[in-house]
Amino acid sequence: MIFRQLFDPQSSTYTYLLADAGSREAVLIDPVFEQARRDVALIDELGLKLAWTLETHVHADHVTGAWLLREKLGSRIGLSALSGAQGADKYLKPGERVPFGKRHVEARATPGHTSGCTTYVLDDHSLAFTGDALFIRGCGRTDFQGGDARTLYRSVREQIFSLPDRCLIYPGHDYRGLTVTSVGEEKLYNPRLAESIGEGDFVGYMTHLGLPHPKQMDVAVPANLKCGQPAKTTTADPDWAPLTYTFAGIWEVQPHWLEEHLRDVQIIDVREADEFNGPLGHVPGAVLVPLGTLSAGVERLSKTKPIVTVCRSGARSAQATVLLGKAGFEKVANLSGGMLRWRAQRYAVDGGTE
Ligand SMILES: N[C@@H](CCC(=O)N[C@@H](CS)C(=O)NCC(=O)O)C(=O)O
Ligand SMILES: [Fe+2]
Repeated sequence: MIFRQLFDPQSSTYTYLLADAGSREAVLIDPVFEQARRDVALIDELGLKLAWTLETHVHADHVTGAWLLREKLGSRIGLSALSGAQGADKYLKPGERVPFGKRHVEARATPGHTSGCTTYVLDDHSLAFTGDALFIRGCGRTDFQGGDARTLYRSVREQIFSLPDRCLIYPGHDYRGLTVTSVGEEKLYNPRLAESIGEGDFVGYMTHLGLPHPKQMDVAVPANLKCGQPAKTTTADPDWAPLTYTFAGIWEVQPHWLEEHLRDVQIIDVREADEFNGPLGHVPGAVLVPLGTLSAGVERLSKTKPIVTVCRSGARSAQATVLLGKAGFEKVANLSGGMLRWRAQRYAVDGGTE
């Protein structure tokens, strides 16, 4: 099993990637629209095939990445039949299994935060993804989207606390930086839902939370009722070159593209002068701006002509793309693999030795 916990800091949402190590088939639980590019990069870098995106519920605080990931990767969208959402590929019924390779998750109905809330439980009951039904020492609010405190209490008791104590719980959000808990731990220490707490106490607690509605609610709910399909299709990906995006958050361009477009871009070599003039040589037309002087030297660069940054291996030049991005340059990419790959693939250089 391959397992990754991902975080969206804007909405404090967790996204979970699960994959069968043999077949490389994966599912992604609760992707976030703005993080789709990150998720695609990770899936590519790990050599996975995204079979499903699964929603724990119709979110009120962020737009799902489900539709966008289906567009980019051909994944299918699954969520509860009670969610009320349009445009999914599978409407899950309680107990239904979603397979990925030799593994599967079981969809358990855990309404109460919303009426279509689902907890996904891994086949061996070692992990459960509870969405907003159960948080670490807390739970989702019950004051909108068909929420109901009594229903939530019963969902947690019957569908989640019935799992083995060792079962790890991964929630849909955490607002304090906590990452994981277990069934046994929450039965003992959850201040709202611990086994010692009665249904009436819980309902009283939830009725007086007095939380403001999520800031994104008016945008998020209508979009999520269409599985995250935006009103108009805008792909913000840069189109000045066939760029790839890495999980590290860097746009990269390949040597063969740069070789054919040497005159169309500003090539900024961020190594030191002795390297620029050393045995590896430099890309024809490259301008030397050592990384340490880049911030001071941005005035000299054009904001309209795209920039490709270069260094020995591609590490310092990746850092340079970040600095240039912060300085307001929009068309910036790193030369993948730096001068080492450029030389290994036998492209032309100025200076240097054979
Ligand atoms: N301040 C956040 C609030 C998010 C919020 O209300 N989250 C829901 C889950 S969708 C919740 O149950 N929160 C419980 C809590 O904050 O205690 C926002 O505006 O997005
Ligand atoms: Fe929620």
